Amino acid sequence: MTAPFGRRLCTVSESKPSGGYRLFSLIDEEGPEPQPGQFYMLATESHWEQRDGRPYLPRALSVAETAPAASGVRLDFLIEGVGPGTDRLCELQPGEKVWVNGPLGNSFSTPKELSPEAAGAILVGGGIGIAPLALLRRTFAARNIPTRVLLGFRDEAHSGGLDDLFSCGEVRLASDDGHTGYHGYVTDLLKQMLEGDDASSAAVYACGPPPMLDAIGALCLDAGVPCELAMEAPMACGYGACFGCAVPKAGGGYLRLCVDGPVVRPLPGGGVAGGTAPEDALATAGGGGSPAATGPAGPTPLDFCGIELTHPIINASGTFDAIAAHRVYGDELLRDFPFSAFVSKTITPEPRAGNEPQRIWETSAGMINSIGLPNKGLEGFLEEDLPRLSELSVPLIVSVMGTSKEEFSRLVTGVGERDEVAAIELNVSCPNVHSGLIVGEQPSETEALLEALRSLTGKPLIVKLTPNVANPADVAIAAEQGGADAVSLINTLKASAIDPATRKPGIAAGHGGLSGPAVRPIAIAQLRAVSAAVQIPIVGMGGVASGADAAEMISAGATLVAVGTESFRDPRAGQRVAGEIAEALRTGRSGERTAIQS
Ligand code: RRO
Repeated sequence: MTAPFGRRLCTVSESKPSGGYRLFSLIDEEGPEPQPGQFYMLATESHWEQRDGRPYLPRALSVAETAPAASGVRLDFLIEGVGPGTDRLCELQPGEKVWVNGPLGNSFSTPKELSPEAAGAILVGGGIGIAPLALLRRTFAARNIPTRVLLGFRDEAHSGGLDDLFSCGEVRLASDDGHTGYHGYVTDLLKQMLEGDDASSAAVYACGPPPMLDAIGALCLDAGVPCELAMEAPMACGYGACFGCAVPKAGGGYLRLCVDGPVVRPLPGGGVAGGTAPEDALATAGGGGSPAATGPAGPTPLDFCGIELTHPIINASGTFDAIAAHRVYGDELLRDFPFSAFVSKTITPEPRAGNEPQRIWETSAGMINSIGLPNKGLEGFLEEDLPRLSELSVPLIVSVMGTSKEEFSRLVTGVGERDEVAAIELNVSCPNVHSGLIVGEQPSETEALLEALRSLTGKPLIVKLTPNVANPADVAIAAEQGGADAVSLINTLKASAIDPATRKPGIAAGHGGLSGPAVRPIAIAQLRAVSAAVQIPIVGMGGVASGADAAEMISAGATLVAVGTESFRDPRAGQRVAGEIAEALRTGRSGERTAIQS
């Protein structure tokens, strides 16, 4: 069962304290019943971007319980206020509306699915991590699967959900401070149980803080007991678009917890294995293509470098993964494809695992990313991804990045000879291995690169400009002189943030790229400068969240507008922006984020 494509408003039916936590319920009139382990991305309709522009991104919450409601289903969430997003969700009152995207992610297996010998289940929860185990226990009870529950809490302030979610059936408790149950770790209780006679036929299911999950994974591997862990990782989107929620995969590399988890299996030697959802083809069986993207097409199609587009809104590279989104949302994604062309995540000649986590960091009205180009490499892309992406109903633009002219040449030749590809975007925000200089920061390097690539393909070449230069127009002029057909701007702005808990940079790489509404005025300034300097068409991007924002970009010189980070918050953002843009251009109104006088 896939999730409805996009986010929807649900109404809060109840919100109450539950020990040191809060429990709130939403009425979801459109979504399917969630499975245990699945999660939702949540953001309140009002007062989300509050003081300091935060919370900006939606928050991922596991569903704790669900029940049929008069219309739709009731969804219960257990929550602890630990920052601006969770604090705001803790304030919810009945009647308030919440943006909901989900159910997302995979779900727990049954003991038999984990191991043919496993008869019963041991559920182990720690702190707020007890939440998904409530629904799991009820599901197992309904199937007559014998289940034992072990729950651990740090102290009384970090406990809750017991009376509300685990009121029936036996539960063994542990607490680090001894305020309730066994005085010690819940993993001690699990160890005793696994050493007992009857545990060999059990499967273990756990959710809680990372050290607890590490300990449980190790205990189960030692005991030869099958085990599933519901993990947490910082995520911006929840549907495979942002690549923020990387966790180390057994055998190397990373998996995306939102689409390959959140339920994973620990493996010997370290790392985890993700869910087994098949990576299906985009088209439905017998399909072969999909209906044209609906979007509020203008009366006449738009021409961009000879490519016919139904509206001016495309995606920014690296902010939407059509293959992952199809796994999550099914064919509804294809019917309502939000963009008039699809731009792939940047590919490199060889496969890359990407940067170690933490990869993303929320900032005031935006976020910093340092994802580090995880991709399958040119061959992997051509063999595995291109056939699927070619089934989209919109033209495909492939983004490429190399560290030398030779690497770029390989990419442009390999991608350029494929009929499925309409255009190539050159991501020049990378150092040239020979000069050590960032190609896109140097007009001469950019021009030389274009001159080397121009003869290799007849396909339009779009140069993605970096904003991290004093005069982006100089680089745009160089790109045009070298033979570029278009430029796109802006890529993200070099930025960093300090984690108040560690006093160190919040993302592992130390710095990354800032995106979101915070950067839009900078994008507008650079767009104006570039459009005054070149004749070739421009794709404008940087913090576009509404039709008014897109209209502003067009007024500043853009032919097309790309939606990036806003798609993390709203998977249908492209379609919404395309719908709003004509009205915004007609009325001249630019929404709430406009001049002080309005
Ligand atoms: O993968 C990334 O970290 C990344 C790339 Br290639 C890019 O061009 N822009 C960005 O913000 N992140």
